[in-house]
Amino acid sequence: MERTFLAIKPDGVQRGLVSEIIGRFETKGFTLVGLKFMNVSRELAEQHYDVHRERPFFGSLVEFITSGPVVAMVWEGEGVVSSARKIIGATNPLTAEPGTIRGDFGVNIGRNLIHGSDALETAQREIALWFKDEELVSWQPHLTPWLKE
Ligand code: IDP
Repeated sequence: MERTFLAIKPDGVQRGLVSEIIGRFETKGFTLVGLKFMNVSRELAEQHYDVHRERPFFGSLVEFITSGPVVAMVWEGEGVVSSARKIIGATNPLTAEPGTIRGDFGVNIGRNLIHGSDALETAQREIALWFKDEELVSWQPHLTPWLKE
């Protein structure tokens, strides 16, 4: 079953949006398989954002993601990688559609509340980077017959 990596960034935690954000994935019908509340080390932040290493905002991005606790999560479900990206909305909250997390709660690209893997391969890399195998819980929600025929 497809899995994606999501992280509520320090601004989402500080603004008290943890339950609101988690709720959007839970009520959509995806399955939570991993969750931890943690501080992010500089090493982890740099590895996570490695593709952006040459970008001008790399330094401030690493500073920001290490500035306070985050909620790191793995969610499972059919099409969860692309669906979660739609639920999250465009990178810049000012252009993100209303109804998306960034569109509803954000105004600045450097404070866009949540990270979501952008593709299946990225999701696999990020899950392995943030979680040990034993931190992930495989379980069968009783809700399944009410979500899928
Ligand atoms: P994504 O989070 O929507 O996948 P990416 O392009 O992968 O967006 O960028 C990673 C993160 O880097 C963004 O979520 C945002 O926090 C930050 N970022 C991207 N572009 C800019 C920028 O132009 N200025 C400042 N921060 C940026």
